[in-house]
Amino acid sequence: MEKYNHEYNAEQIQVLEGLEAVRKRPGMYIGSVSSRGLHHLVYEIVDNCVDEALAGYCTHIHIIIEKGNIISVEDDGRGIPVDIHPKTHISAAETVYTVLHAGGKFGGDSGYKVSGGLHGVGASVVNALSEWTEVTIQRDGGIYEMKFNRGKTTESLTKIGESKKTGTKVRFLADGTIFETLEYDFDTLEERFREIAFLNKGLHIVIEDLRDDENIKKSEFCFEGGLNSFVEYLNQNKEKINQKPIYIEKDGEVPVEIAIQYTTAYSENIYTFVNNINTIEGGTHLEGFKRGITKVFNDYARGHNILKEKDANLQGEDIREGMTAVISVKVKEPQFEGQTKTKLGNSNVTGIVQSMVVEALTPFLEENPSVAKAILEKCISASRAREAARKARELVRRKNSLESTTLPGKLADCSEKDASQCEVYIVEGDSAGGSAKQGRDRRFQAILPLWGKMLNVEKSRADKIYNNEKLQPVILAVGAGIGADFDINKIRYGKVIIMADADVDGAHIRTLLLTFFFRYMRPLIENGNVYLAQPPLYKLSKKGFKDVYCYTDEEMAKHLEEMGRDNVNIQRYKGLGEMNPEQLWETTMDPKTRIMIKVTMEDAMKADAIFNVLMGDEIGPRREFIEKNAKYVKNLDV
Ligand code: 28F
Repeated sequence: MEKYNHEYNAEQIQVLEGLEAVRKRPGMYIGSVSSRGLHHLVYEIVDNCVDEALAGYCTHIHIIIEKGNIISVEDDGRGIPVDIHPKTHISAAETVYTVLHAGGKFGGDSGYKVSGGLHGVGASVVNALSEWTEVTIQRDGGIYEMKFNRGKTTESLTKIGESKKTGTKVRFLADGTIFETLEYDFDTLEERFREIAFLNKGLHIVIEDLRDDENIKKSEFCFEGGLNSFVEYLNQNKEKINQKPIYIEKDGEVPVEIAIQYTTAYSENIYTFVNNINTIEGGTHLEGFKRGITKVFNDYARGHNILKEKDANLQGEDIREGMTAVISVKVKEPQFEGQTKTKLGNSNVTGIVQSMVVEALTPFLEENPSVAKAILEKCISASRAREAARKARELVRRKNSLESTTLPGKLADCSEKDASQCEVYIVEGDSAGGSAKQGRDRRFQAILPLWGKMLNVEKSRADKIYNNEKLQPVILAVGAGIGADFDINKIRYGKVIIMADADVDGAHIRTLLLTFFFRYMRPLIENGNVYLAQPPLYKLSKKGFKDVYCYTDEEMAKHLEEMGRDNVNIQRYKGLGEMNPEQLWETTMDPKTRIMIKVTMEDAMKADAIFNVLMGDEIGPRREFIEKNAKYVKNLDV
């Protein structure tokens, strides 16, 4: 057996210090140590497989959640090189797993991870944050193995056999002393891998969950249609205008791939990716796309006399109404900006995408006149609706010059005048609203009870939303308008808190409101002003013990254990209405003791996706989603 032992030189010591830094401040490298950070470990490893696929050598990736939350990831790429690294005197493979990569989140000029060509980034971080890691490499006719404990090598790379195959396999157990939870969520991983498969056409990805013998799960993804399959998936429950997605691509300095399909809905759904990373906040690629399509459709409409000389140009929003699109670009040194570092900043990308769209879409429309006509009809009717809405709004404004100071009748406002100190609880139903009004601290907490049937946001244009009886109080209470008129500086409350029951109906109203905020008050979410209140699920009481409120089943199990199980009275709260005002204050509204979840853009996007299916035309997926929704209540952090 050959064995490559390492010498402890200065570089080696630096290595250990590097991984120690990762263990000391894990959040700096993977965002958080919550469930979300845990899932990030898997993505880091799978990213390395995807890089090998992008390099043209890997076609299959196999991910397994083994019993005990051990993760196994295997690819059929070339295998990480096993030769001795000239600088560190240890194998290249061990270097990849023990040296904090210079291209990592905080290294280099780019200031952020570069995927698509930089192998091994992130592997050392996963290693540092795992109780143990084992890596098996097939390459150069042999099978090699190496092992680690909390980032420290316990077995250097060793040849353990012969093999004609090539590839890399990694197994690891995340460190339970670092992460809040080690429990992986299959659906979350599955969703991400489906996305990766869409973005890399032809790549096979298999994910299996073997944790529960009774409930073994397996999903396989491979999409020959790539982005076309992606938009078809996103539009699966919608009525389409162009049956086949429009697909345009261009290789070059910045490879660009775009798929577009119009639906009869009124919303716009544009998903953008840079190096397979979802750029939730958009950026220069999105900007280029918007400019490109606006120019192409206006030019076409003028050229074909659909817009007459006297007509004004179509606006971007008219052209994007009902559009579902996925944009994927590969950028060598991406600059990520924005609150969540998911906004592409590279300014040269705007022009590249814009001209690519103009060059590719112009001939497409000329060659497919019936598609062009159907889309433009939709754009024209959107622009008419926009004009009508503007006129209606102006009329309302003139009629009621006090509009901005008129507050909804059911709002119980607070006395504090400094908006940043104020909170508004949006509460479904009058009875819960009543308890909240009595239980609140009226100095800084306002209560807005909602009533009436909720509007289908997806199928309504902005003018209808303005007049909807259920949403109007929300718009007035927040006080900053909606859509293009929304002005974050005018918000009347620093915290907008959705308080709903911890059941399926509660999840429903939460989804509706989040979708509404996402679509019509997006800066409110981007700015971190939206929260979800977390009411308790149970109250435990027993003679000689203080009452305890439990917010999860796990918490209840823990407290039951502590209280000795016998003679414990368990009260299950089915709704907020079951709590008296004092209890509601104590458990859900008192800033000193309450638990609240700050809504992220990702949460809102997820709500939006769920909402689309909830409001779709087919019953099947709707039921499935409502069932999943029940879980979504608990799983917002993932
Ligand atoms: C289950 C996780 O990590 N797969 C990987 C490769 C392939 C190469 C590589 C990786 C070279 C010098 C760093 C092979 N042959 N799966 C994986 N597959 N890393 S990670 O190279 C690493 C760099 O140091 C590879 C030729 N070039 C690259």
